[in-house]
Amino acid sequence: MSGKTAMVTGITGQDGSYLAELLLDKGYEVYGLVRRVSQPTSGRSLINHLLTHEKFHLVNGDLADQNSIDNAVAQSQPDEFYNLGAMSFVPESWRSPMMTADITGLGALRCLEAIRKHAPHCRFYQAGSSEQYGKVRDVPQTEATPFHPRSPYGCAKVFAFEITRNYRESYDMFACTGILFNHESPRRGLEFVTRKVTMTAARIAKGFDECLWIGNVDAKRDWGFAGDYVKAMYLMLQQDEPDDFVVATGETHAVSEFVELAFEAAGIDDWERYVKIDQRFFRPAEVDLLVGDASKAKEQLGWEPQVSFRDLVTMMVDHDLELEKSKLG
Ligand code: NAP
Ligand code: G4F
Repeated sequence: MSGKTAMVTGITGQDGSYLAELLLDKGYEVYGLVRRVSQPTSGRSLINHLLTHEKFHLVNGDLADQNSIDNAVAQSQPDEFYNLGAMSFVPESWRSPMMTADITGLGALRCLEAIRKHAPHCRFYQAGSSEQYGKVRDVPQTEATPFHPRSPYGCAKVFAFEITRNYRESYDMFACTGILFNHESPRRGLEFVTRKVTMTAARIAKGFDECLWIGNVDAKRDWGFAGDYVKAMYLMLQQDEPDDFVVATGETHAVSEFVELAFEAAGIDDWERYVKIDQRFFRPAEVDLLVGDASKAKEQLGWEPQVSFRDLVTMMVDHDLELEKSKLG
């Protein structure tokens, strides 16, 4: 057992919940940073099962507020800090660009400052994104591919990446960014395209919905399983030297392929009959093609994805079919 302490921002999200499980399994004391809400029992469903674990603790804090992060770090004295908190939904970043820059961009700087001042020994992981590549300059994308973000979200993640590298070089901090490509699971938020599709396919199969309203089905993404990707985050902080790594499957698929497979998994043959294009889901600037080359992660971290694209889609559809079935009584 490790005897180490970790702090995780974004603990209530998809990745935070998987990472907390991984770290608790390894014997870590885990402190999750949560925003104060008036009804704490709702909206934390992904970590409810961890609340009674003796090594799991919640601490109030907000990535917009330096004091709260300072206090959380000073009090818990983590050995490792995983900054997974963000405004993570790309379309929202055009509606709320300032808030996105503040939370997703400056939030990383606030974490680094808290560590520099209160726990300089602490290792730092920043949740970077393939959205940093945006209008891609190389195919596939590697750690050497230049950034060209296409959304305020992507711009905020580029700032977070650069400030993490700068603190590593300026203050000799053990600070890394994982440039993670899209990763999904049954815990994925409902507004992201994969979960929206698997949930709607399940609802159509059970007779609760009639069609799927969707945007650009030609966009291509490199989709992996979130449970695999949190292992790469952990491995990055166990290395001798801090570094940045691409984490991806190396395969790309169009949104339309995801839809086809999801409907097939839900037992619906003529999927095109149920899909309707809605201009409201198109973006002011699209990221057309993402596919990552994770060779460096494979060689240096010994990391490889375990779940295939087909198995990922099936896992999500099976989960959503069960959920919808339980509503039938
Ligand atoms: P997610 O499910 O949307 O979770 C986001 C988390 O951030 C939630 O716990 C949320 O807390 C928290 N948060 C939002 N605003 C905050 C604030 N002001 N202060 C503190 N916490 C705040 O995201 P995810 O899919 O797990 O992704 C984790 C991280 O990886 C994010 O930084 C995301 O941008 C990045 N990323 C994700 C992917 C992917 O494909 N999933 C790929 C690359 C990078 P509340 O519950 O209070 O809202
Ligand atoms: O599922 P998405 O919303 O994910 P997106 O924009 O790729 O961002 C996710 O992955 C990033 C890593 O690359 C993360 F950094 C980020 O935090 C987030 O987790 O959209 C995927 C694609 C886009 O091209 C979008 O235009 O699906 C297309 N799409 C088509 N119809 C749709 C829809 N996306 C959404 N959300 N909803 C639709 O109806």
